[in-house]
Amino acid sequence: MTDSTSPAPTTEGGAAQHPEAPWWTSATVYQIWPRSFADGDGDGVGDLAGIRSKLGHLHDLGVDVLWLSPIYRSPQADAGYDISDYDDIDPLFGTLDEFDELLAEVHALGMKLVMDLVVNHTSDQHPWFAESRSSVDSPKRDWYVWRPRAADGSLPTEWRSFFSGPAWQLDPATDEHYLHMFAVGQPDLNWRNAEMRAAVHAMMNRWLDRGVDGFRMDVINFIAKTPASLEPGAAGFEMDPSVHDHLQEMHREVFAHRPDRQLITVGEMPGATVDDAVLFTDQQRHELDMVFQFEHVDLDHGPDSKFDVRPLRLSALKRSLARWQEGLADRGWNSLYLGNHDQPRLVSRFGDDGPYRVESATALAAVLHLHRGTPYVYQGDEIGMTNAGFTSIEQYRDVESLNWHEEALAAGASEADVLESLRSRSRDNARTPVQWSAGAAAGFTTGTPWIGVTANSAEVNVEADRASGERSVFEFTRRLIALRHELPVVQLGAFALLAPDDERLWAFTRTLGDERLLVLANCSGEPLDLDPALDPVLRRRSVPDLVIGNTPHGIGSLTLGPWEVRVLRG
Ligand code: ISL
Repeated sequence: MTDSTSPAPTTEGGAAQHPEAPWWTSATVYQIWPRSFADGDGDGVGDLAGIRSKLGHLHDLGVDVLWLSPIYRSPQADAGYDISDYDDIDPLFGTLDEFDELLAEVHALGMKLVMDLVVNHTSDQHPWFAESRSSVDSPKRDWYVWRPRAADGSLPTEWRSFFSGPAWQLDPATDEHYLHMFAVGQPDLNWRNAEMRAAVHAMMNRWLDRGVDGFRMDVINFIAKTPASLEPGAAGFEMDPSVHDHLQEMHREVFAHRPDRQLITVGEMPGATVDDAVLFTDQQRHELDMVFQFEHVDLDHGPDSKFDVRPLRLSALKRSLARWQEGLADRGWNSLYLGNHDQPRLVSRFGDDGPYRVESATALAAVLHLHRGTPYVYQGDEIGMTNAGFTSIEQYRDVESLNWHEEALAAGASEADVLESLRSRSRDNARTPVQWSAGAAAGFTTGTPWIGVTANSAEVNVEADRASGERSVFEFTRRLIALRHELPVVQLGAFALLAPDDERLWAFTRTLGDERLLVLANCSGEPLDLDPALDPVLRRRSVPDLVIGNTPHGIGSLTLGPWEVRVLRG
């Protein structure tokens, strides 16, 4: 389907798509994390009314798909990733009627809307779990993962929760343990149970009948655990191959009924390898359209904890992404992201959120959007929002950060060290309110925001960015999204990494038939001299054709300015 050697597509009227390529090969997705996007009712929490008020911003940006992080009913133990009713909207965010209005407006603007599907676990407040925990004989007992209490007091396995502490919780009602890979309030569903799976399929079908355009599937590779990894003493999760059966069954029960709809599925998969991803995203296998892999966001921490911060080598980052480009070149498809609601802000992590904030935000955007795959823009990244800069634990809200702070202090770490790690790695870095204006609460709410606004909102905000002409990150991102719509070589061109060992230059080519793009990004705050031996385009006498760049001068020179990106044709 995405074979780069297939006949070159035709360009008509500025937009082009390979006749056999799926629609999402030319699409860009925008992620909304509703709590912090925009608040319509002044209670300090983002909501559907807020999203509706900002659809013009998203339409102007030109994104094709909006993905909403969970808005379902939830006790909010993990900011909505703990769902107590899959069929209703949490009152914090609005009502089903408002959702229908939002969906209609999104469609009227020519965009699609994708929901988050969180079915590795539910909330412990979900009626399914209430029934399951009520008795060992409950008809829903087997919908979750229960293990008897051992006489010697040992836990069923050694698994640790992602949010600190053991992954097992003793439930007093029946004196048995339930598994929770995440918070205590997020019990894992048992995907070996066919009735439970059918209930999930039915729920998905109801949302598709309502008109939504697909799902982003939360930790979907975690749904199948090997029997061995659930034996006493087992150290941690291992993916069971039955995950492929579950996804194929889901396809049959849900997606195959709708051949006429343009849907999209993306599976979030911590730990998935390139080989796994080929299987998950090969269109012939009918599993998923693409996966979120984690290899490139796991390069800058130690093996045991994301809070064990290590320096990142550019060569490691670009080689990692290049391996995925190569691995999914013939079968399958990549999703492209450098940030989301679980990761630090990309400009603070991979760029320079000081003097070169705009240059590094745009350079990194160009590099990301010009890889082969479907790019994901996380809210606020289109204006180069930075990390939160919190300095006290009272400012944090995320369960992962709060639990880890407590656990690390109990293990003897100093408050200063823990705060330093949180400053760089807490998920709250990406969860501060979107900065719409220089006004109070950054224009996010008329009330008191549920989490502090990042201190730079007077300078970094949508109004200021969009008024800043050639320095607008928004405008640059808009042009990148448009390029993907217009240029088949951006959609489908073969990828080749240049200068893989260079620790400052990120360079690659994309080639499709006679079309060829050379992407050159200086990922440093110092000028960088280009070696003409790098690429024939640099050896030509004539000034090359600039497709897009983030500095107004120097196209023909062999020096890139600090964080300069240049995309040349030829
Ligand atoms: O952020 C992480 C830990 O630092 C990741 O391991 C994260 O937990 C993992 O990416 C799974 O994330 C998804 O499922 C979680 C939820 O908290 C995240 O927000 C969601 O994206 C549990 O539902």
